[in-house]
Amino acid sequence: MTTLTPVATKEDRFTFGLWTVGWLGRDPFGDATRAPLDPVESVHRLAELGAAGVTFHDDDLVPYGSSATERDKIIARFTDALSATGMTVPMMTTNLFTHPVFKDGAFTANDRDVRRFALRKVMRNIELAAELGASTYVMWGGREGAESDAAKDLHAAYDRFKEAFDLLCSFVLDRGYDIRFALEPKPNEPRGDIFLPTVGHALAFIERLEHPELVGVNPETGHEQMAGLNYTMGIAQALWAGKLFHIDLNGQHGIKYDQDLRFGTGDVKSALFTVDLLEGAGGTGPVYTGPRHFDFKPPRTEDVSGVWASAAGCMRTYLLLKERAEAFRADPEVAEALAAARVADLAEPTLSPGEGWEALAGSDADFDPEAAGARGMHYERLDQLALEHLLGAR
Ligand SMILES: [Mn+2]
Repeated sequence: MTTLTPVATKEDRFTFGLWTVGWLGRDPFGDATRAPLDPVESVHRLAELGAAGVTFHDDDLVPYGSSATERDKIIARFTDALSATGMTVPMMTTNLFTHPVFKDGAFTANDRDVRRFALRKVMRNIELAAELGASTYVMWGGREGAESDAAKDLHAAYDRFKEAFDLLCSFVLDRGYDIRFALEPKPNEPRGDIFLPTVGHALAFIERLEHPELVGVNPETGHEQMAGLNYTMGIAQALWAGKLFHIDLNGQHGIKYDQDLRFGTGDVKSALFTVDLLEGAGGTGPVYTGPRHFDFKPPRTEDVSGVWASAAGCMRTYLLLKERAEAFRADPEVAEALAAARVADLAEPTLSPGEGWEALAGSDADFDPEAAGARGMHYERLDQLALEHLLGAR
């Protein structure tokens, strides 16, 4: 067994949203339990813990309503902290949900003046993203939805959503920015129901845009699990489609409110296979090359020391799971169990080279469906081996 002493370094490309460690602990039933954190302090503390960068919504750094002079001063102080620590900003995003103006959504608000204001707010922050070198711009449409079906012309809502993305893509292209968009699906909360609720909905929507090549997805662990879905299968489809532009790792206990727990909390076995997939699944698939971004909320029970313990825990758990996945893949008994389960056989094309439907139709006269139906797949032994590696028992 390997020594379990992983320490995060910049090479691991761990990143955190300023809003994660900076969450004050305010929830629908209770006030803030922590004092505001200075983004400059967050940059320094996260760098000390081994993170490579930070991400933020426009209003996380520059409070909404700041004057141009205040904005410039805040950004200058922040970029000083980045240079002092070597931290980067690989992703930025827009707050289109806190201010009451966005109570009915941003790009799909019924009020046209609100939609136009939202687009201007995004474009202004994309200019800053380009300045700070961010290559991914996340779009989480948390307010794009409704509580009642009568409230929305659903066809028009999809038209307006597409119109917004088409406009923002043309903005990025015209300006020559090296920026791609990543749509973040979520089924509900804060709206009763949200448009583009899952990875699959988002991938299908992207193909209807004018510039699908500029738009991918940013799947969050908890958001898919809130819909009862298998997160690892979802991000695998995004990777397969060349659309995993960014990722939000966190923890969630099944179908309930968005818990945003520390990575690895909740379904830890699913987290093992998420890490295994991102790291290339033992060489059977592509390695995800983007930042390993955590979007979690240190629970409001914690003081500031608990905030940093929670952030460090996200990174350490990722590295431990990476070790566990590597140990699983390197175990000769696992190799034997994978072979018994014929896992590698799925990579063999169903048709032989040059074979078409006519040849297939007249083939395999001796195939015995009864015998094939009686074959065991031996997945239980394989899954138990994965569990034992996860538990550190092997
Ligand atoms: Mn969430």
